[in-house]
Amino acid sequence: MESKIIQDFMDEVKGRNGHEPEFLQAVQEVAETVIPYIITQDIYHGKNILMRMVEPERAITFRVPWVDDQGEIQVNRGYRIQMNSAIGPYKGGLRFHPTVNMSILKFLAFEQVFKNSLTTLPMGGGKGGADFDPKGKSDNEIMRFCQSFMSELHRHIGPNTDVPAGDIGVGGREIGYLYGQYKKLKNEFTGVLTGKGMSWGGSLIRPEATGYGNVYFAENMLKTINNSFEGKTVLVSGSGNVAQYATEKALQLGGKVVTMSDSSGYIFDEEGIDTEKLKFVMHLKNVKRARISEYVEQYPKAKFVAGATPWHEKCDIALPCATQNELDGDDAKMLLANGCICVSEGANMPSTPEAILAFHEAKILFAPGKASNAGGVATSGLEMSQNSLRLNWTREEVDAKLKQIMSNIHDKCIEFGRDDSGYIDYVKGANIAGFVKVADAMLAQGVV
Ligand code: NDP
Ligand code: 2IT
Repeated sequence: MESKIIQDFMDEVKGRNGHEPEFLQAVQEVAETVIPYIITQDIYHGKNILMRMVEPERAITFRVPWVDDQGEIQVNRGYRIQMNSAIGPYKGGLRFHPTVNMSILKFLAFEQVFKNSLTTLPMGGGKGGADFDPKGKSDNEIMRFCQSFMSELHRHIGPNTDVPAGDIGVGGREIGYLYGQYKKLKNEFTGVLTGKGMSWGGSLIRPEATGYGNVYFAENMLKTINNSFEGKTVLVSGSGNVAQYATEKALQLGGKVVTMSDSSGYIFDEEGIDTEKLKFVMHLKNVKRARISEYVEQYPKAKFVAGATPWHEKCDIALPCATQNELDGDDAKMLLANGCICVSEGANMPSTPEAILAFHEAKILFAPGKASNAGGVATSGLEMSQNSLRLNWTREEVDAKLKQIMSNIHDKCIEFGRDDSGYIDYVKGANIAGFVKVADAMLAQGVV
């Protein structure tokens, strides 16, 4: 009966979104955990609530023309998916990457709705971006692209409507150019974007928040088995914003991080990536905008493995912080065979369904990104609060709030995810807890 309802639901969603595999993957995971819960709750019966949640309130696509340094006219496609505004203005990042399409942005926007609900802050869910590849572009090209992108996006966003932020390919530099163009067009200095610079409305700890929050979440999970990061070997994938600060916090808590990666391959440093080496990586990726393979030129004892992910190295803890579906069923089996006890997702949906199944069957600690990477958007929420109050909190204040939010999310996952044997299914916990708040708000607001 339960599986028939899930199947019928998914058939209808597939009928409407058949060519969107990532979106269907994200919806399937939610349907499998939330529908059995809905069945037990009379208030949701006859409301078609989950079907309403999988349909974006609005999906916008637009032309982004720009002129490159050679004077040639280029055209990209821009998007903003405004998924759900039941509990607050749409909120979520912008991704600039050549793979960006409707499926990827709808999966990200859908996950964002649940994630933002879990943060306890009043934020709806959205996501956007463009199929623009920032790699190899000059600063001026990036600026012209951002200006053209915002020339259309500004019509659809606002501090009480939709508040974008960064994601893959969109960091402090891009947020600056986007904000400048918004301000010029609207003649308004408002908190319309988060991840802003400190002298123009940004929040301390926002750059660190996703990576730090992920490690705080993992620390909470480890505590449930009386364990910690101290002395543990940690695999990190990615070398961007999330990976860098996940590495930094893991080091601070006594972990030994031995890998980082990018889309070309991964580096393995048996001696551990210490604070000084991490500083080198940050300069390499954020200032030189170079490849992670250059790490081994600076530290020749390390190795670079081209075209591979880090998951076949031995570890206690894995922190996937690069991109979706970067850790598959075989990778999961290898991690388990090598003794991994904890996987905490910094990226969005980095583990495939087969990998998640393997982790659950082995009953190790596994946190889905919508719970464990929520620290980024939560701190964006704190940036919005500071903008509205027109004041700035200290580093210590923001960090304390971030820690508390991650701990609260962990508690919520236990409340809805612990089974009779005591095992905590964080996927189920996060999906149901995220769902309840949004669904209740939608019920209260009627069929709109
Ligand atoms: P960055 O652009 O700073 O870094 C992305 C990293 O992932 C780079 O090392 C990049 O390598 C690698 N990567 C990107 N695409 C691929 C790919 N297709 N295959 C292999 N590696 C890839 O992005 P972030 O660190 O901000 O984002 C990383 C993940 O975290 C994403 O899933 C994002 O959605 C998620 N996230 C980000 C938040 C934030 O606040 N920034 C908040 C919550 C989640 P390369 O340089 O070669 O492209
Ligand atoms: O996936 C995410 O949560 C983000 N990219 C951050 C979104 C935000 O609004 O800070």
